[in-house]
Amino acid sequence: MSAPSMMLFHSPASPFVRKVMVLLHETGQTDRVAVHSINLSPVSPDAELNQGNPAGKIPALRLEDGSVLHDSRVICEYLDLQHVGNPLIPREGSARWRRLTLASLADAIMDAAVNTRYETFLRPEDKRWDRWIDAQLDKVRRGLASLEQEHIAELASTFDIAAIGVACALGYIDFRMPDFAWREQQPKLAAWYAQVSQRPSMQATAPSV
Ligand code: 99T
Repeated sequence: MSAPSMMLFHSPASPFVRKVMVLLHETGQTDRVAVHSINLSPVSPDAELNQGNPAGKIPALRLEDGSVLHDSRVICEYLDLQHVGNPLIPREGSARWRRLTLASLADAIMDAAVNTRYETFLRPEDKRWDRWIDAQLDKVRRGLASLEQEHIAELASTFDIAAIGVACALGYIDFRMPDFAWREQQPKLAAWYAQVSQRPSMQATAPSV
């Protein structure tokens, strides 16, 4: 086994990082990437990360030649082109746009959940804005309702970039917002999630602090 040629700026809490990690597991590429875990928030940046990704966000992937890829969508697409198995992002045709749009919905749920986390955990209590938090949580609710009502069959058809994104978004909600109680309103999504959570790739990447 050769040494990893790439380095991933990582946090075990990040659902965006988790997407990349799940894809690495699903495509048998974990040995190619060294994980560099950092403690990061919008108000405690990491100087080394900022050099490669001026947005200061994770994940970012440093390649062998020193160049850095971001964000999670670009990294997933890059890594999906690096293995010989079935692509996890369809290469062309209408399937590509359907699956990427579903993956984008998963990212939007993650963005709103992460914004909620920052607003309720990082921002000083006297500066919090309840209306803004409620609006973010509405995005999460609308996203989950849409998955339940319109996309469950598509989601369950294959474990690809769309399914990985939704699974990581749900894992993040359970991790950071354990009282959110989404399962009652979304029973089909809950059943699907219980099933995909058993995958070794999901078990190996469960979020932690
Ligand atoms: O916003 C910052 O400065 C630091 N935040 C991040 O780097 C978060 C970590 S989730 N990452 C993103 O927002 C990436 C979004 C980007 N579009 C992508 O990669 O797809 C950490 C959540 C937590 O700790 O609870």
